[in-house]
This record gives sequence, structure tokens and C-alpha cells, in this order.
Amino acid sequence: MDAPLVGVVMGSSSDWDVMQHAVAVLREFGVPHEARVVSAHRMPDDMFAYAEQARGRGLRAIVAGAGGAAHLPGMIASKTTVPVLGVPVPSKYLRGEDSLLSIVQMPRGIPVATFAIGEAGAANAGLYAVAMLAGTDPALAERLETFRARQSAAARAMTLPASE
Ligand code: RP5
Repeated sequence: MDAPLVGVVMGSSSDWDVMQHAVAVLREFGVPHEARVVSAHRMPDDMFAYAEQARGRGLRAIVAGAGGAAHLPGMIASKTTVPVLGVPVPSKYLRGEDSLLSIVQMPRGIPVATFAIGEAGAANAGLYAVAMLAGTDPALAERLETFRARQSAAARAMTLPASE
């Protein structure tokens, strides 16, 4: 297995149902990646170590998902200049609106690219990481074009129920 280019981290194994969609995209495109639980508040020292070592380990992007008071993406971003793509995971009581606002409202100076709440956000974070890497990888760029073309063809082939 090649050294990972994208790290997918999440605050809990309970985030996996959502975050697996980012991993599935990276797998589909053949992007070397890793997936780990790195909890900001339950293992802060591990989180800082992960962020501090990210660039040296060759990571080019970090997809970070968390729910509730979702400080993981922002805190990782505070300790590395590797781009962080934040995924708000749906929470039990506020359905992820808390996660979204926690991740998206970064103060100026430490950016986190924030995606949609839930599965679509996780998948799109994976696709965004692919697009970032495609900038220096023509074969990957070609696979992304093919993916888009397939998606367009599927939309063109959509039919609707006959109307009166
Ligand atoms: C956050 O708290 C995690 O990202 C997860 O979304 C949420 C709940 O975690 P568990 O109680 O399920 O471990 O840290």
C-alpha cells in the first residue's frame, strides 16, 4: 500500500456511517488514504500529534468529520498547513446544524473548507480531495472527468412519470 496522501479522521467510531462515504470515494479513485478515530476532546494530544506530523508524513489533505461541538477540523487546522476539509456529522439533538456551525465559523486566519452535513458532505469532501490531487496527477484528473461524464449521462437518461 502506498503512503497515504489523504487522511480521513473522525471524532468517534459512531461517525463512520457518514465518513465511510469519503473513504469510498478515495477508494474508487485509487487515492492512497488512511482512516482513523482522532477525538479532539478525548485524545487531544493524539490529535495534535496527528496534525503536527501530517505534512511530514506526506498527507496532502485531511478530511475531518465530527458531530456536535465539532472542534476537530478547526483544531487540526490550527496545527498544520495541510488543507483541512471539514464534514459536519449529524448530531442526535440538533441534526448536525450544531456541527455545521461549529466547523464553518472559523475565525479569520485558520481556514477549514466546510462541506454539507452528512453523507453528501463526506462524499464531496472525498471528491474535493481528489480534485486537489488531480492538479498534479493527470491520470487522476482523467478519472475525475470520466466520473463527471458518467454522472451527466445518468442525469440525461432520467425519466419522469408520465403527466396527465
Ligand atoms: C463527537 O461526538 C464525535 O465526532 C461524534 O459525532 C459525537 C458523538 O460521539 P460518541 O458519543 O458517539 O462517541 O466527538
